[in-house]
Amino acid sequence: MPPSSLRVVYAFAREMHPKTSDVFIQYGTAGFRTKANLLEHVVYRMGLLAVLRSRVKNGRTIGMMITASHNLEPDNGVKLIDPDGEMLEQSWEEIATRLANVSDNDLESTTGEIIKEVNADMSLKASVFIGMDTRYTSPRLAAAAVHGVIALKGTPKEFGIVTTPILHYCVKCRNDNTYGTPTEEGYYEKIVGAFKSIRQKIPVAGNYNTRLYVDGANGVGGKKLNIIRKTLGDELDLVLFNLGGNGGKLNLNCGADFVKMSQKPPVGVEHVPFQRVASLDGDGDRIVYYYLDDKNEMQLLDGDRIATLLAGYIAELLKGCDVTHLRMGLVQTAYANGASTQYITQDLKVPVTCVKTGVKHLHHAALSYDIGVYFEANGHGTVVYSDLTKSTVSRIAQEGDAEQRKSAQLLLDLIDMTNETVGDAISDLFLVESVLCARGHDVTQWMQTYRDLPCRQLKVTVENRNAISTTDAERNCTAPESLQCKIDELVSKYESGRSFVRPSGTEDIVRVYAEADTQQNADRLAAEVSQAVYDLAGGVGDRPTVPA
Ligand code: NG1
Ligand code: ZN
Repeated sequence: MPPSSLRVVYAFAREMHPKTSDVFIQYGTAGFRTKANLLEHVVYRMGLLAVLRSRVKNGRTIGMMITASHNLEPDNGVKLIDPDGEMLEQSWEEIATRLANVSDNDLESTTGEIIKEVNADMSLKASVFIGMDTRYTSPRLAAAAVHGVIALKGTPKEFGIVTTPILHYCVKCRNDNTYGTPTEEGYYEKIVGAFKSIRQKIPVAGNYNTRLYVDGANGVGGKKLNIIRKTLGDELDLVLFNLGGNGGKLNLNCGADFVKMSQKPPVGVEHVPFQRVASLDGDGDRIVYYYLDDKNEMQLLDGDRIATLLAGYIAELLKGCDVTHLRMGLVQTAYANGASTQYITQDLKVPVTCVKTGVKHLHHAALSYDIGVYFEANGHGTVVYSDLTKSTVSRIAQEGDAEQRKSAQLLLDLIDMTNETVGDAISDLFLVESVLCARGHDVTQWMQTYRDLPCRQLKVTVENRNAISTTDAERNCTAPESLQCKIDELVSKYESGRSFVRPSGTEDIVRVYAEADTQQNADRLAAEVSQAVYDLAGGVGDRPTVPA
């Protein structure tokens, strides 16, 4: 492509997707995310970048997902997906940020500079898969993405409304056809097919009950489960709520993030005591479980709990296979409940790695194990299996003795049921249901494995959230200078106390996490640390108050 043809990059920008705001925007934890009306030019430019990325990757397919996940309806976002279905390589985040922020007048020259810098061969073909969530602003942004791709002579393929993990899956399959068929139907066939296959091997037993309530967060995940529901036999009886009808608003007082953060059940679900409920987020990449007990109190089974359930069962199957040379590890962030970490290391005897918030960090760390289980406490996670694991288990499924073959075949079904590219609420739901069924467990038995330390998360608004720096997987604060000392002092007053702060990568706030021996103490500690952040890091608005 001769440089002169970059003129069309400017033409599209000027005529269709002009930059109308000077607010600086940054590629954060999960791409660009802000009010939808500030994003059109950003998404157009990411269409350009996706084409360059595809060319740098020798024409392999790149994904673009339009979503703001668990954020409320007025927000939206865009993130790029690399050829293996993973998050965009980190070194490109800075390039993405630069391209998003230049003026329209400088867009053509900056694009030219980036082409040189990343050494993109503009004569190569480029392919970009585009998906979006259910927000009313998404189609317009998806159109901007298409224009960006076309402007640099790439080939866009639109998937319409899909969950974020379905798009990751399709990108992976398009670049590696051994993984599956790169369509929504291909995804259902693989994941749901594996679930049906495992359920033929493990009949319903014990206290397991096939009825599962689902809170769809009024987003795309519930809609897709509604399609799946019709293809299920008596393996699973899905009862779906918050599917987006009846005036229900996306993520508003419902969905995985609401349930986890507020520690309250969502609106819109007809609760029955001890009935297990799965709560998804708006784009279907997070899931938490909960139930209401006989006192109508909510008992939460979060990402940590799902990780331990899966790791425990996989370990059992590996043992059944008589495999000892495969290393399994679990990856968490600082938000993981301290009780879960203790249970994993001491009871399950599985090593734990703690990394910075953001799935890309967890995913990366998980790849260093033969079987890497990773979950954020908020319910975002999956399992990754090395090639060695897959070939070993396949061999045992063929050649092992009867017992070994049985375990290996179950494990092969679990592997097929897993969307290894990224955390996936639908895939995780089927994994959890498979394990609970295999164990014959109801929710209370699942809950009994360990007892969570009471915790609380709060948000503090400050002038500049980047004034907060952290180290040691975000568990220690290095700036502002006196803040960590103050946190240590506050923590030391509480039994089993732990607290840390970090700037959010998806919202303009500082997050505060605290845990302690009682809920009251966790709430107090979180509030006191919030005050310290407010005082030492330039809080704006009302100073946080400490509960009496
Ligand atoms: P930020 O806003 O950076 O804390 C949140 C979640 C992450 C991750 C991203 C992407 C928490 C505390 N943070 O990031 O875990 O899921 O959103 O969606 O839950
Ligand atoms: Zn999400």
